[in-house]
Amino acid sequence: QFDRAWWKEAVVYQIYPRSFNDSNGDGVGDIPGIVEKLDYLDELGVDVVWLNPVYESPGVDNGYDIADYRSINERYGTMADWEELLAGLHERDMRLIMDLVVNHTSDEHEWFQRSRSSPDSEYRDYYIWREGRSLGEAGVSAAEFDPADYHLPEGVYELPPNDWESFFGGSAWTYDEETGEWYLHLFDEKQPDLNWQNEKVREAIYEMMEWWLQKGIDGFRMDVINLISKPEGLPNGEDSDAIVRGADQFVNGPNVHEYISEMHDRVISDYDAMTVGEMAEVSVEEAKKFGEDGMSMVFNFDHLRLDFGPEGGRWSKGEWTLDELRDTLTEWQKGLEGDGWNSLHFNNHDEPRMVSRFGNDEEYRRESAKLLATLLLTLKGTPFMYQGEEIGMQNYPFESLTEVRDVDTLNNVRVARQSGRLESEEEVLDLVQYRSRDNARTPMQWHDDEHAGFTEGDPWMPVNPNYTEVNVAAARRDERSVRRYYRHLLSARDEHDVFVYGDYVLHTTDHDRVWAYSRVTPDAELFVVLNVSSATTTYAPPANVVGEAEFLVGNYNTPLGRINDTLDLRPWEARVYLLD
Ligand code: TEU
Repeated sequence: QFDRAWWKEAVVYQIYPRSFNDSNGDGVGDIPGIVEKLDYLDELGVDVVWLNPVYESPGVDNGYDIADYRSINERYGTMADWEELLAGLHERDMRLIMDLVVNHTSDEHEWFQRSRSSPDSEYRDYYIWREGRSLGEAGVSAAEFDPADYHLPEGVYELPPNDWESFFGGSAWTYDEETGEWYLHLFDEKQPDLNWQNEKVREAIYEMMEWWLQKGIDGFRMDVINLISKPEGLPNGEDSDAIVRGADQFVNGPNVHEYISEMHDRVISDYDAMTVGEMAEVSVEEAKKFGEDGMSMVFNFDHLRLDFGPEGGRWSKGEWTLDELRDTLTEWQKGLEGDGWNSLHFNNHDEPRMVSRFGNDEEYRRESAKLLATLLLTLKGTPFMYQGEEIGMQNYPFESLTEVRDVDTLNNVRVARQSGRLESEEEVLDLVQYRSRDNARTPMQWHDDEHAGFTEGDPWMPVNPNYTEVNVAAARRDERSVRRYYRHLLSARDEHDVFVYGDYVLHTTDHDRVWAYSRVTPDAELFVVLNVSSATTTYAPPANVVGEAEFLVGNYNTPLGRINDTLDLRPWEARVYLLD
């Protein structure tokens, strides 16, 4: 009676290869290191691995700057190693989706090397090149103009073609001395944007996707895929509140749906493949349209923006509230009901660790990690776990910027300092500790030996000092570990269709601490109640769930065979009941 699909029933586990497991002692995680942990993943009970980029890359953005789409970066291993990983996953009835990064390439990609060599190159139009603007054309006075803002060579006085900004801070354009033109890069200057208007670019990408699908992968996570269409004329940004200047122009651009549906018609539809489009600033309505284009689901970030500060943007710090979190996620749960499909995620390689951001990683680290796991695994949609969340890994206690590796953090801090937005070192460190993507990129913590068993060498990123207590080996010995809770919930999910296909029914619309909801199918109801606070509280559930019920999972071990008409909930208490 359900519109079944394997990718609706699956739980995905995201592996950031650089930080997962190092097999050869060079301090960097690698593919053979992942192969060593296939039984660990199988035992955990996840179904699909999403592997962050492992392609040939100079590593400016840890692999999101691809120099060759069809070869493996030797730091991660060989194509034979990758084949072994795929076979190892398939042997265990697990699947593999790869990261598709086609909004941009590395500037060291052969296409860009040819493109930049001459305005007459046949590859010139693979990227987005434009003449700069004179100060007059840009309406900027000589007094306002600082060439240092644009790293201009001696004697060049002009401005970029428009006012768009990079997500990594500064202008989204870089002047190229070789041909005296500027090229567009929405991320780092070593990540030039591809020109998707050029049919040859689209053809080359579709061929490359086909090549990987022919190898037997089970789908793609598509990096910033709603940025690939830029409007004619590349007009200046008009929305001063946009996440970065110009985003109102290049997010969900004019041809984006044409390109996504062409991609699915030409390639994906020939396979039983899962696609998840990573989309900054996407609305529920837009997400539905991408579903009609063939995309299985999208990553949206509305709930991961709630703690932005008053100055706006990621490089600011604000407070999220339960009301906002509940209302934002409820909007997506109801919005895609029966028309589209949600992805669910609170962690990834770009975001701070959820237990530090949405939980309480001091007095209630385990309880709040388990509550967040309950939210992830009982809302409607495909859950995406991120490596280490299953043991409640938390943010890294940065003591200095010298410990930071992330280009996004380093560039944005430099630009914020230049603009005077960040004055004191404490302010910088406070923001880095809270926001830096490196919080999610510290090595996976396997046991309490040196470097948490991640490497025999010197780790590329420092290991969180809490690895002596927070690690997989300790979790195995601990009846009440976060990992055991995930395994419990994952096997309950496998057993009961209501976890996957039940409609979401919200019970609490304004409770200041409790978030309670049901998931309902014609023959079962899941009742979930969460105390999203560090205080005890009481909650009166709706009358129709009071009475006999099977207690499925909870993070305080007091199995309760019934739902009382008043529930006394301890700090961060989560309970899941099944009503037949
Ligand atoms: O991230 C896209 C993106 O929107 C992020 O830059 C986001 O703005 C920020 O990282 C925090 O949410 C994707 C990849 O996930 C990221 O790792 C890459 O750096 C980026 O694209 C460029 O490829």
